[in-house]
Amino acid sequence: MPKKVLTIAGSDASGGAGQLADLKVFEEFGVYGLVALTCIVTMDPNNNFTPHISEIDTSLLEKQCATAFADEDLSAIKTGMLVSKEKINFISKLLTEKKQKNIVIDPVMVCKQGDGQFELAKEIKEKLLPLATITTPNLLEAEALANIKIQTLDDMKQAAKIIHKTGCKNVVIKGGHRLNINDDFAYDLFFDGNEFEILEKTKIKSNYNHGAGCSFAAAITSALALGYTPKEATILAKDFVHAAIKHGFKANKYTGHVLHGAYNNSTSRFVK
Ligand code: PXL
Repeated sequence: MPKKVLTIAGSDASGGAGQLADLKVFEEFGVYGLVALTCIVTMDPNNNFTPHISEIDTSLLEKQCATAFADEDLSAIKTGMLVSKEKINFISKLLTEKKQKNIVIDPVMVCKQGDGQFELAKEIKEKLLPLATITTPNLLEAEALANIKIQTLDDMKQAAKIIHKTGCKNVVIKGGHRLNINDDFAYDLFFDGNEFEILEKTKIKSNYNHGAGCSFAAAITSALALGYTPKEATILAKDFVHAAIKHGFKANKYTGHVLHGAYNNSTSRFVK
């Protein structure tokens, strides 16, 4: 039987991020994906692809989760865009009640072209991070969670320490393209409460990276479900997402997406 993995996330109608990224990544890892949707994000081509979030009623999110949790053996759970405090509270109660293992909290508060949802930082910190096996903030989200500015690797370490104090077991800060300390390398940081591991990869000079953050966290979730340790899962996920960014492509005149299946050469599978 395959390992089953649930993502509680938003849908990105452009196909690159959110639950679409998660499911594509789950397939690549050979784990069986389920989705509970929190919202649908649409982008307006008549207004420079400005995103708009349409929220799904919390009562409908509850029904989706009840369906998914009829499977009592979910190997891992990932959360993404959660939209409201009400939904965060519900998910916190649910994960506690179900004694769920392997919880990855991707504390999504920014979507590339849109405004941030930083008002959710307090709720995420108090209600979700204490339950997390790993949390995976990007640089801006880590700044909001730790309440400090991050400009150097030392700042990143400091933020990881502050975030770890919430009770989450491991912190991965996705420095990615936003951390501008070196033109040639992209840095992410893994912290387990004792040791720091800086993950360094050559920076790919491309803007076709929509979906990278979600895919990174989804790859970690999949690897945890398969039995990798948090550190092993993070190192593998970094390689996986590096390949996805390297093979990023222009989706339309506004944006370019990562290619989720690049690590496994997905586009060459059924060539006619
Ligand atoms: O990349 C963050 C993100 C997460 N979830 C959804 C999104 C986005 C960004 O567009 O649309 C649903």
